[in-house]
Amino acid sequence: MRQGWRWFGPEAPVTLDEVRQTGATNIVSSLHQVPIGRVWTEAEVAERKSLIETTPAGRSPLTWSVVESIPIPDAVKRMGGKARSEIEAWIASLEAVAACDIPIVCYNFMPVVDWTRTELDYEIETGATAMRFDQERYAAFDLHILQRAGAEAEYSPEDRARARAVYEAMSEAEIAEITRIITSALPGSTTEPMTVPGFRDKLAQYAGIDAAKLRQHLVEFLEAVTPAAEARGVKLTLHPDDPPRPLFGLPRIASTADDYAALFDAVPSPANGMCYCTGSLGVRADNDLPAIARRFAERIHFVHLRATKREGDGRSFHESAHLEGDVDMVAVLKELVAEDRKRDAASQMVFRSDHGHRMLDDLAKTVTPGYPAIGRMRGLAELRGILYALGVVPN
Ligand code: DNO
Ligand code: MN
Repeated sequence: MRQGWRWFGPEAPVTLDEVRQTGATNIVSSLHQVPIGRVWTEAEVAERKSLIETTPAGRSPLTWSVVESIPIPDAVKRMGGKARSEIEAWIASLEAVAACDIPIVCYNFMPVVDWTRTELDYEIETGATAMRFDQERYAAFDLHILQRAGAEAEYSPEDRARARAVYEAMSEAEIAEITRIITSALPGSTTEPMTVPGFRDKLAQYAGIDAAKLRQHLVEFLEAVTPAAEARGVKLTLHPDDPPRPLFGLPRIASTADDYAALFDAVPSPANGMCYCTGSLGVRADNDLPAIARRFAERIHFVHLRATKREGDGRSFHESAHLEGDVDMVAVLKELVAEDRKRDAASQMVFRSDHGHRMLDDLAKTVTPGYPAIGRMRGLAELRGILYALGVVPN
């Protein structure tokens, strides 16, 4: 297992020198400054790689081994407009990444909104803060702020009543805050920030695209890109939907084991891989995380480890400490390690502690939401402990 760390680039609050101190060895990054859809040039990727991999004297080296993500424009997910040329552009970016010997690329296929939360700084009992998804606040936004066409019919009368009560209790500032959180595209998102009317327009463009259609579009995308990835020895890894269920009436198709099985059956190329994210998949009580790891072991190249704790009827959740959520992290790591033991060093999985609580000094600092240094390092340290206990010295 290779210890990864998501680094948001030269402007990020956490620097490469700080990453080194956490013990992580592998960088997960993207050209976050490039607008979605614009081709990455080899020179740009090489420049960023040299920034990451040029090691000050006496310091431990870092390797850029995962691109998370090359964003996929909405036109591709809809297979409308300029989809074909957008796919060509995506392949060109992939070629630039491959030319710089970065072996793993992460992507997701969530329409319009990437990962979604309703609160970024939810105070938990330790005094640290966590990200949270509250179903009632989400419904209040959907029904009363976004006022999405057709939304009413998708909620039960009880849910509608609760959403109305939550909305009516919100202050102007809270309304502005939840709107900002949902529309602003959280860090690392592969979607653009939106206004509320812009959001409605994007939703309208998805009229008639159900789960079967969206899956077909992903299969078409994979059929187009996997030959280039396979030829260059790059593994493409699909990040699961977060949360793993439809939002805003939009289909989501990377939420369950059956979803992934359908994609692997349709596009068997070994380049068609999985980013196994316990935090995303683990929100659903019907996802058996160790079983998913076992079933798709050979397809897993990149791993996000974090935990969530379901609240109430299970539709709301917050991000718990890495070992204290609903997922059995030891059982998960046992499965991943069993697979990793079969691999040579160069093809070992890269894992990162995905998200972390905002705690200690980070409470007073500017942090990237979800990605503060100390909370992530706490997670990484705990995960490393499990690995040692399993007899694995992580790279
Ligand atoms: C969620 C996180 C996200 C993820 C993006 C990818 O589980 O890992 O930050 O990286 O959704 O687009
Ligand atoms: Mn993740």
